[in-house]
Amino acid sequence: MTELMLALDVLTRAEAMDIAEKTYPYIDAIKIGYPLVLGSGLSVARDLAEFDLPLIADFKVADIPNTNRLIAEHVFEAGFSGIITQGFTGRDSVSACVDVAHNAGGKCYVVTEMSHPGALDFMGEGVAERLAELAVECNADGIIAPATRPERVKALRQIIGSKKILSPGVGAQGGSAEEIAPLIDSMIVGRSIYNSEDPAKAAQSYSCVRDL
Ligand code: U5P
Repeated sequence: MTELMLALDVLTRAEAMDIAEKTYPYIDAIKIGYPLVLGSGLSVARDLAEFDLPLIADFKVADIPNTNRLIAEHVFEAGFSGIITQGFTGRDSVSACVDVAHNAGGKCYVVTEMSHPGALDFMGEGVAERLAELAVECNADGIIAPATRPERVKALRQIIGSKKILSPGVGAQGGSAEEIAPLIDSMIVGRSIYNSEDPAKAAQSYSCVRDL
């Protein structure tokens, strides 16, 4: 089964609660990051807890181990169940996030190759494979890999085995839900749901990925 994760990149608490209220029956998790947290404060995590779904903090943490640890501690104290970290900062920085996550009973996911075109300037073939290996070595729970490049997701799957693949890039970035769903564990969709005239209907249509 492929889960559907809503990327809730709206800018205010009111909008976030409105979209979550409309879509929660069709989604399996919510991901928020800088747009919403900088717009509404970290406490929005407590409000979203009302929907009783896993809540992932997409801060793409990318600092020295001590700073990563401090950031991750804030995240889990705020009520998140998972955190996304960059991997290029190296094994000690990634391990800091994984350790805090696991001590809190949460999950940590490592970015390998991003979904936008410019990701290939630095993060393409070769580097992404090394980042996936690092995710395995650091005992992370999974990776972020691009729905815009299914062939790359297949290659990264060979490295991470049964660890989770969370995959953004469907819809607004041009990726195909039908093509990527069988290759991944969780499909991340943002604008194609929250900018839709009918977010509930859009979420429902993407939720069919569970059966693909
Ligand atoms: N995201 C990507 N690509 C990555 C990593 C993360 O798009 O490689 C995030 C974006 O920051 C956004 C969501 O929160 O996934 C995709 O949103 P959308 O393009 O579906 O609106």
